[in-house]
Amino acid sequence: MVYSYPKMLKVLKGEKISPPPIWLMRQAGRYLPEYRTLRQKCPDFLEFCFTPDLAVEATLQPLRRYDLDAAILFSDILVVPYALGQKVEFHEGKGPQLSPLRSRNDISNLDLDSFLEILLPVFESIRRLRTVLPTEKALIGFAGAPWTIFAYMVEGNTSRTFSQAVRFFYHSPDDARYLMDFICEATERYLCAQIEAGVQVIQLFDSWAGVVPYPLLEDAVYAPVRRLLRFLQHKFPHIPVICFPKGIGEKLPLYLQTTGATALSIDYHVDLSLLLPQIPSHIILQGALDPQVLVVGGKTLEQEISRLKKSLAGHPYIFNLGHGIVPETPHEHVTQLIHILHHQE
Ligand code: 1CP
Repeated sequence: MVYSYPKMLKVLKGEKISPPPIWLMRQAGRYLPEYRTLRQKCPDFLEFCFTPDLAVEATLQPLRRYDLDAAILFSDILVVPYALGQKVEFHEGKGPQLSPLRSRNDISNLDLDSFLEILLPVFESIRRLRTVLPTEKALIGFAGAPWTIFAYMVEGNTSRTFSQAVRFFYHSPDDARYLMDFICEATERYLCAQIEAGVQVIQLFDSWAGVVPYPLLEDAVYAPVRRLLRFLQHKFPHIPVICFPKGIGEKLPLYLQTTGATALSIDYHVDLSLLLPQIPSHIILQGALDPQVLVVGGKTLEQEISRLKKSLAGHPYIFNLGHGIVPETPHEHVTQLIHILHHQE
C-alpha cells in the first residue's frame, strides 16, 4: 500500500494547500439517511457512542459518501461528565440533560478513579478506525474545552446564556476553580488516551465561550485552555490542536496570545476583513462557512466558498463550517460543496 500523508496534517504543519483540505463539523449525524437508520439500532445515544461497531460505522459513513480529508471520531463532548459519574441523558428534541452541580458537595461526588475505564470503548473505536481508514485521511479526536464542559455540568441542560454556570463562577469562585481544575485533569487524561489510541489531531470545542462575561474570561476560558495546550505540547509535540472558541468575536487575537493556540477554527459571525490583519500569518485557520449557506446551496454557496478561499489564502487553511451541519441540510449540498471547492477557479 502506498502511504500518503494526510493533506490536513500538512496544513497543520504550516503548508498552504490549494484547494484546501476539507472536513465538516458534525459531518456524521441526522442529515444523513444512513445515520438515521444506524441510530435506530440503539436509541440510547450514550450507549451508541460506547458501542465500537456503531461508533466506527457512524464515523465512516460521511467518508463513504464524500471526498472528505478527515474523519472525526463519533462520540460526544458530554461523555466526560458521564464518565466522571454525573447523570447525563439525551432526549430527542430536548438536548442533553445532566444532574446539575451546584455545591462543593455535588462536586466532591465526581470520581476520576474509574474515568478512563468507562471510556475504554471510545479508545477501542479509535484503534479500529486507524486500521480501516486510508492513510491519506486524518483521524480527529476531540474534547469539549473546560468552560463548555463546566457550563453543561453546572447548568444541567443547554441554554442560550448558561446563567447558572456564570453565576456559580461569580458567587463561588473557589469552588468554580476547583471544578475547573478537576475538568482540566480529566480532559488531559482523556486526550492522552485518545492520542495513545491513534488520533492524529485534536479539536477543542469551546462552543459556549461566547457567553462568558469579560471579568471571567481569564479564569473560565484562557487559563484552562492555556493549561491544556501546554500539557499536550509538552507530552505530544507532534499532535496539532485546533481550538474553536465559538462566539468570542473580536477577542480572537487576544485568545491566541493568552492561550498560545496555533490553529483556530472560526465561526460565521466573524468579520474576516477586521480579524485577519490582527492574526499572524503562521496561524492555521479553519472554518467559517455559515451552516445555513450549506442548507441553501446553489449560487449562494458558490459565492461564499469563493469569498472564504480568497480571504483566507494568506494562511494555512482547512475548509470547514463555522459550526455543525444542521439536520435540515440536503445531503446533496455537501457533494456540491466539495465539487465547487475542488473545481472553482
Ligand atoms: O443522534 C442524534 O441525533 C444525537 C445528536 C448528536 C450527535 C450526532 C449529539 C447530541 N452529539 C452528536 C455527535 C457529536 N457531538 C460529535 C461527533 C460527530 C461529528 O462531528 O461528525 C461531536 C464532535 C460532538 C460535539 C458536541 N456535542 C459539541 C461541540 C460541537 C458543537 O456542536 O458545538 C456539543 C456542544 C455537544 C453537546 C450535544 N450533544 C448532542 C447535542 C444535540 C448537543 C448540543 C446541545 C446544545 O445545543 O447545547
